[in-house]
Amino acid sequence: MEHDIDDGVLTVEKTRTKTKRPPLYKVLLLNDDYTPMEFVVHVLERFFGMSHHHAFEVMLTVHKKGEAVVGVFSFDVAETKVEQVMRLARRHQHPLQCRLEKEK
Ligand code: TYC
Repeated sequence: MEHDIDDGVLTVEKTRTKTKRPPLYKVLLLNDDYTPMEFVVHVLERFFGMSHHHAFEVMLTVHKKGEAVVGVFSFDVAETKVEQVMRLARRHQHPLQCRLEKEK
């Protein structure tokens, strides 16, 4: 509340504090013809905390559909995940691609 006294007239204003939630970012995994399936499963277990079973299912979805959202995070976390995936893939010379996309 803000109180203002002008010429003996009291004005009381409500200050609306609109709290916007921070934007979220999807981490997408893309299919390619060369990265071994087991490597993708390993990446999903290691960086996205998936069980072996779930990681296998998600890997198959990417393999069949071309891409899939593998997690939704704040910008910093999403960016780190993408970096971790891309860095490990490059180190093993796999063409695996991981992207970040802002949620609408
Ligand atoms: N298509 C790859 C293969 O047949 C497997 C694969 C799955 C690659 C998911 C990338 O994000 C990916 N070896």
